[in-house]
Amino acid sequence: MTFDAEQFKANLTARLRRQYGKDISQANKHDLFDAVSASALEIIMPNWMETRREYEAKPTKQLYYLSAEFLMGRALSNNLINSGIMEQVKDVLKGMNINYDMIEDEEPDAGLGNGGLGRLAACFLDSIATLQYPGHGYGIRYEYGMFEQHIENGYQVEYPDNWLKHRDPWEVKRSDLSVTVKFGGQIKYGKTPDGQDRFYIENAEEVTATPYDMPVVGYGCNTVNTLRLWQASSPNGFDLQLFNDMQYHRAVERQNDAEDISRVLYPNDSGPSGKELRLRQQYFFTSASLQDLIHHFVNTVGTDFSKFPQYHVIQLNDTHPVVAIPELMRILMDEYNVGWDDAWSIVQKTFAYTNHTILAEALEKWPIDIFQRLLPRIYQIVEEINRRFMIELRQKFPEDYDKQNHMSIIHDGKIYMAWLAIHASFSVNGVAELHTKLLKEQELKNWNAIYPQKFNNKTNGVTQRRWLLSSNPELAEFITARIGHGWETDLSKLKGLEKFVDDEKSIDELIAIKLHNKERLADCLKHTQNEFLDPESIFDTQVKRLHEYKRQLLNVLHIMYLYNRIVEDPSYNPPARTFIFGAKSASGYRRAKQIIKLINTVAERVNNDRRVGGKLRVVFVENYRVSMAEKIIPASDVSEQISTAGYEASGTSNMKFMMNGALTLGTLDGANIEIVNEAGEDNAFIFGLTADEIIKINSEHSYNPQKYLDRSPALAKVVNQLVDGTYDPTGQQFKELYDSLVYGIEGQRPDVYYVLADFDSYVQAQEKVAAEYTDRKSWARKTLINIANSGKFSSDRTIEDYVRDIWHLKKVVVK
Ligand code: 26Q
Repeated sequence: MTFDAEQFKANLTARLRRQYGKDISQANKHDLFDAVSASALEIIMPNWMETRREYEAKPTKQLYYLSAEFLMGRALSNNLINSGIMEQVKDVLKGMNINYDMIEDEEPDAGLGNGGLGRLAACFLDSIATLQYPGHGYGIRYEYGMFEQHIENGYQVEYPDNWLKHRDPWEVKRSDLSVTVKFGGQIKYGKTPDGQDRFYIENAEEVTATPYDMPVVGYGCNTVNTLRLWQASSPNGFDLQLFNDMQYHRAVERQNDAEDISRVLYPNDSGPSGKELRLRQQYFFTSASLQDLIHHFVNTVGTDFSKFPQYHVIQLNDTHPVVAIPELMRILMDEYNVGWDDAWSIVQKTFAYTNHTILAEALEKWPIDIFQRLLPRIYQIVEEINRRFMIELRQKFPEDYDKQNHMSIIHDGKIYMAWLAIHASFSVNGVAELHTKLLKEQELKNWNAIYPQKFNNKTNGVTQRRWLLSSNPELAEFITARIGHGWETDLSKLKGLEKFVDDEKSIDELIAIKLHNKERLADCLKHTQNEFLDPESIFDTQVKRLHEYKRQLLNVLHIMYLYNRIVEDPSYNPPARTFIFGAKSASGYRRAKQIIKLINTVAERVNNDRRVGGKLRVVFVENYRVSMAEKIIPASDVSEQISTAGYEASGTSNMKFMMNGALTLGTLDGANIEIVNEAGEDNAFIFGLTADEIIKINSEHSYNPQKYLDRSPALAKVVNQLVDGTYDPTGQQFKELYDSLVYGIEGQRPDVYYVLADFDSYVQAQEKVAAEYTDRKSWARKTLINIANSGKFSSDRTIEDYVRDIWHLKKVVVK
């Protein structure tokens, strides 16, 4: 991109003057963030327009990534780096006496996602644009994203994430492209105004969907793709009649009801699914997106819909957008008069589905009554899809009624969205090798038996532009100094670093870089939460959503164990460790919230006990989010990936840690397996039961956690300390955690996630960590081997896999 410093400066000052009535000397940090972003968008805009023109001039197949979540984080640094103008912008600002780092921190995260699934969508968009593929994201412009977490008295308290409080300089509202989405009403059959006999809906509730576009800037190329997020509003505004009757509250009610659809992101664990508003969200954004791309198709290609699959592939990010399948059937049949068989054949060539969950019981199902009331015509179409499917199933398995019932898209009063997705899509993929294997052999065995050609693996990846180049500039420079540029768009090049594993100077430099990153994090946490971290200590980090299967509890039980040892034996002298946690719990997930309280309680105790003498510190980082991850991950020595084997579909932070030279301490779960395959067993710390072992114990119902308590007094002691008054004088605070481990409550088996079974093995792995860290050079050598072998985990590789096996896109080079 061409950068004209004078022009940029002129744009910046004009923006400050027009938007805020200020000149540079009067502008505060926020004003500057806004003006710098707007001026940067000004530079990016010609390429954005040219990319769109290019796609329109020569229609080719385009990918549409439908996702209820896009966890984009901050845009400014990313867009400046990807468009290649970071250094120039910094220079201009320096000339004006403005510190770039200060204004970078002014940007709120676009936290429109819960965790891994949402961040994966964001990494994919970055890779698609960088690889110059025509692909776009479609989602919801939540007014409130992931809640803001405060810790009050050790407890998580949620506050609304008002990320749009100031206008977002990166979004462009496209009112001209608004569409209408219809809910409820009655199904009618008859002549439409154009004289065709068709189904239509009467008395539907109409909601306006308005797109807001965000640029997705490719790195080192001119491609700028689009993330299109839909906002809901009422087409009729508020009710003037009621307003004039001075019934102000009721007058705006209709408007509020419509706007509620895009009001707030749902948490990933809001108990049993089946909330009507959630279904409204799903249909809202999928219907708007399909209408949008069909308008585009009709305008550029015409109404020969048999060509539709030549120009579109739609990737469904989990079951959240699966209602798009019957919606495309509806639009084709009811609005363009396509017959059922043709419509179905188009659908089957268009959709591909990604599964992110291992557990069948966690798959989304909708109660028929809610679904039918809200989407009567869509329900009718799902019934017809299922009726035809059941005929096939009865032919295949004439006597097997259990199988027929289980695989029916509608049964037990519910619609099984994953079943609909698998039946209608031409591709079904898991997100790591183990995950895909377990889907094929266990949870989706019946489906794999009838549709084996649909199942495939696409191991996740992350973008090295955000997770290395941008967040760890010193390591990026270290890499470039040794292997040159090129790794930014081809991460397999990192392999070239292996030459340096025995180079003393490289190893020393690597140690210095890690130390510097640790100092930066320490500095940040001193300012934000008055925590003191010792950069000389091991930074051992577990950052991810709080879930029982991710076993933050195992981590904290081990800390309690270490604390006991230190207190009991003053001669015990392990290397100093800092345990860092970051985790949000779903607001209604009681047990997860207790674990947060436990971490904070243990932290308070350990950090204030003089006997510990710097050997141990525990830090809970408040409000963990993308921009925090960018500071924590480069500063970490140990990457805690300790889920119960078989439960974590892939994990993606494990990949970010690896790229940044942290050693994995983990179970053989998800992508950890592939990480150790690449890095070598000697360069990671693997412990615990394997997925096969867990499946076997589960099926034999042979797990007896008491055995582990009897066998290990040290373990029995820490488990007891949950209730014996050590950490909570009443003994009640952590009783539920204790009971769930020892007795099993609420109809559950004790210790569902095998915390006690894996404890000893985890302690041993941690001892190995401590022992190996004492030899800093040997440790650093291992981190370099990890970095050198992390190439596989670039989302560029993942996207090339999707393109080759599923999407079949051609690169479009933008001039
Ligand atoms: C469902 C119904 C109602 C409300 C919310 C939800 C909901 C929302 C988000 C359910 C699940 C999610 C998010 C799931 C998720 O992040 N899964 C993770 O996906 C990553 C990317 O593939 C994997 O690396 C992780 O292993 C997986 O846990």
